[in-house]
Amino acid sequence: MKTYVCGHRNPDVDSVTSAYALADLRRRTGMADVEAICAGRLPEKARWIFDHFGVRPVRAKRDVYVRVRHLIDEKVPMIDAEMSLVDALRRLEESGESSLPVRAGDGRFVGMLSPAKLLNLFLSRGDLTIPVSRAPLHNCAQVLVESDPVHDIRRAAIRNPHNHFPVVDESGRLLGTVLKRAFAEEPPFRMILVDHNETDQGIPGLEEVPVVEVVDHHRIAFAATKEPIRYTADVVGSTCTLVARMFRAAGERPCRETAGILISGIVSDTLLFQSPTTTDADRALCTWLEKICGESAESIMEGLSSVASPLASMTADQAIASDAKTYNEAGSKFMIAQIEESNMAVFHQHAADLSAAMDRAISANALDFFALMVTDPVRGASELLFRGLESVRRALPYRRGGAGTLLMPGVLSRKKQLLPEILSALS
Ligand SMILES: [Mn+2]
Repeated sequence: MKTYVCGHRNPDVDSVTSAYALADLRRRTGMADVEAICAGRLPEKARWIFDHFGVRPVRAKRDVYVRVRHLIDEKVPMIDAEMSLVDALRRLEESGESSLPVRAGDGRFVGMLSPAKLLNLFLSRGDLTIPVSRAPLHNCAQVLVESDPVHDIRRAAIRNPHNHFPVVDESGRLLGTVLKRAFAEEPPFRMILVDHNETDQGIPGLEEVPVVEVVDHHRIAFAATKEPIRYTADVVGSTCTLVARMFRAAGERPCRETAGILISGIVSDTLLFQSPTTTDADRALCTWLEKICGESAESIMEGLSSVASPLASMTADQAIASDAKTYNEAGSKFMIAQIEESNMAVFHQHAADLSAAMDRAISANALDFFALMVTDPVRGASELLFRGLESVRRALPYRRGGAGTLLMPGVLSRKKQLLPEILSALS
């Protein structure tokens, strides 16, 4: 069964790189079919890292909803319309099914072949050498489209008197059969979460798929599980630090590329060990990885910093969404986004556009407020743009700066520094 390793939505570098490295480790430790994916658009910085180390980037995937195509039963054969009826009936008999889907010469679905429909034909003519295309077919089966999410059609399918559902693609080409019992089965894949554990922050569709492992360095708000799962959490600066530690604990030495990709996640999340979230473990494991990779953390950070900032390369709507997290706390729903930018003048130039985009996000998501934190890792400071609930903004302990922003000297961490201030402003 397939297992996806995936970080949070609006992924940052740590989410993508830790997914890549953990999939590598799980493959080495015997998991057969495991793939790292990225929840949505791959960040430019992550693309730079995969290019730099010459490996294929993780695949961007919009969601993990189970779709009709995932339930197709490969063992159920199809009937070609040009086949003779007698051969088709033999195939039906061998399959053990009560009906089989028939496809025309151009691949389109034309109907279901079932013995009941053929009884009259047989009694009146007794001739079964005619092609299937000239025999009466069942047309009353519910035809499913391969891209339909299963949760939309499960109830209707279970109530349907038929046990066989032909599946077609968007252009009507027959792809196979879904048996009714498949709707009651567990989803055909599993998830490993990295760099988050809250379903709300995960890839859409996550709520339908069993999670078998979590590796994370955030607060824990994970739902109760039915079965034991592997859960690795610690208070460290990046999820990549935890994955590096897991490589060591398993007696596995990452390859040069994976070591470099892990370093990238560590320096990106700890802002080259400047963030207050940094721990000795981040530094120690990074030193170990540098020896394997042959490239220093500083030079990787330099390469990462050369990638254009979201403010320069994206629209305001994209920029505020690129690393935004949604919170439901103390009766308020809000988002906090973070953007890295080493030139605050660029931020001030875009402040009006960003404010308008934040207002749009507030009404689109029914938020109480939206906070955008723009962080300069070089200077070790952030500035905050705030829209919405005025009482929260007034309660924040930050001085007003130019361009309508609040100054946050020494503040680098959304999770450890800004979020607690917002929570206390809310209470
Ligand atoms: Mn992280």
